This record gives sequence, C-alpha cells and structure tokens, in this order.
Amino acid sequence: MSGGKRVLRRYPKNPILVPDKNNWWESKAVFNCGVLYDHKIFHMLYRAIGEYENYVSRIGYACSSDGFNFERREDIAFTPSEQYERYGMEDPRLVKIENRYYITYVVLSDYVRQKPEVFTALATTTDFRKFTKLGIITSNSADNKDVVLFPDRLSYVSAGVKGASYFSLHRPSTWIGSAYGVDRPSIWLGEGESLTSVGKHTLLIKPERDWEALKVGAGIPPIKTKKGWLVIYHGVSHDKVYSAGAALLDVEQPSRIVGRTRSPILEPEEPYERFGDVNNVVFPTGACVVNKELYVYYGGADKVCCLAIANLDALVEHILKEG
Ligand code: BMA
Repeated sequence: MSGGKRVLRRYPKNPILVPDKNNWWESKAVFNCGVLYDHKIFHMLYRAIGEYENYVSRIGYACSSDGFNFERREDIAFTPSEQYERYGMEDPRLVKIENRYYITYVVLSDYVRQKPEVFTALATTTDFRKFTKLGIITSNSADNKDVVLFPDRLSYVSAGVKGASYFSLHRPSTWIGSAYGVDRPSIWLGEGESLTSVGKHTLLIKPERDWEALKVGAGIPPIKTKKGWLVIYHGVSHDKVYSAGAALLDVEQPSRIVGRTRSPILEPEEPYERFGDVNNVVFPTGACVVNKELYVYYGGADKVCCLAIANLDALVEHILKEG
C-alpha cells in the first residue's frame, strides 16, 4: 500500500451520485463533476449521458450543504446550443475568479474541420441558472482538454512595470516530439492577459512513472496552500488504467514544481472504479477545502461521481516528502 492511499481516503458511502433511470438525459451515466464550495454551499456540475448511440454529454447541476448528499435539479443545467458543442459538453471544471464562477469544459467539434476534434470552451455564471458562453479557449489542432484555471491572477513586475496574469493548466495532446521536448501528452502551464487568451506556454508535468506512462492531464483547478499550489492530476498507464497523482507548484512562480508524488494517491480498486462504461478509471475533476479537509470529487469508471477526503496539510507534507 502506498503512503498516498492512507492520505486520501474514500468516502465510505461512495458513489455519491449515480445515473437516474427516470430522467432521460442522465439515465446512463453521471461522472467527472466540477465542485465548488462557496458561502457554505457545494455547487456541482456533472457530465451526464442519456444514450449510447451518439454518446452526447450534457451537464447537470446538483448542490449540497455537507458535500456528501447532493440534491440534483431535474432539468439539464447547461446544454449544447452552439455549433462547437454539438457533439457534447464534457468534464466541467469550476472555479471562482473575481466574484464570478467560470466553467471550463471539453467540446467535441467539427466546426473548424470536417472531422471532430477536441477543444476546451469557457462559460461563466453567477447563479448556476443562466450561463454565458465565452467560446473555445484552446488553439486549433492541439486536441486540448483537461484545462483548469487558477482561481487568482498572479502579480508580476516586468521592466519595472507591475502587472497580473491569468494562469491555467492544459493538455495539448499533439504537442509532442522534439520541438516540444516531450514524447507523451503532458500538462502545460498557460499564462495570459485574459482568461480567453494565453500568450505563453511552459511544459510543466510530463509522464515519468509507469502508472502515468501514456499521458497525464490536470484534474482539479489548483488550490493555493502555504507550501504551494496543489495540483491533482490523472495519469494513464500502458494498460489504460487511470489513477490520480499530486504535485505542488511554487506559489509565486507556478512553473516551478516543488513536489510531486511518485506513486498514485488514488487508483481504481473499488468495484465502482473498476467496472463501468470505461473500466479502471478514477478521474478527479473537482476539489474544495472545508475546515482543513480537502474534498476531492472524481468520476468512477465513467459511470458515477465519487468523493475522497484528505487532511490538506497531511497531503501537502506527503507530496513534499515524495520528492
Ligand atoms: C478521458 C476523458 C474523460 C474520461 C477518461 C476515461 O480522455 O474523456 O472524460 O473519464 O478519458 O475514459
């Protein structure tokens, strides 16, 4: 048993959200949820599947006062309406920036070319009822998903002038080869003047161990701790097992990694993680800190939503100890 498994513990009553057979658009699978804790309410947006023929994902909303028991809204919260969303909206990640909630979500699109491609889009809301869609934020031909935004702008001084940048993590799958310095899809740090334009990209986390050998992708939006930005990401092994690892980035200079786990902090073990629409998947997409505890929300086997909890300080120490 790795040390990480003792740090992040599954909620014993997992899964916390399962498909609802009586509601067509979420009758087959509900998974990969973004969760945000604000004013004592846990807001959740989750990916929902209602049919396997076209496998179009829609997004549902649920909320909770304790983080365990979620009450869902009957109607689809956030539905494909734009040309670029017509094949579905997947894996919402939630973050609050300057009093607005922002959602990054994956879209499968053929609007740029004839063949469907993977992009990430951005939307914003203040009440989880009315959403404003801000369009695609990733570049063409990069096959880019797992985009998470940092919750704060970070200040800098350049040539004596003060400024602040928005940061994100993203995973451009086609950025591999000698020109990119990496041979497997990796996590990059994006920096830009606004949330919709990224001017600078830095290679951040690339696959290093067997459990993440095939590719890595950011999971939760980074969380600021005293020892650095906490990043929880997924890694995929050669036999397509999705596990979760963690890293810490320097608070002021997030391109500097100050710690990273060698072994997963969570890997598929329970039946709801091993058997589903895609077997052997734990896929973290949301997290919140409540009374020094870190609640990590993740998808189990592309079928259900689950929760695991760690003491935040203990997890940070574990990451620093691992290297
Ligand atoms: C990734 C995404 C996730 C999914 C995972 C496992 O590429 O599509 O939505 O949970 O694969 O199938």
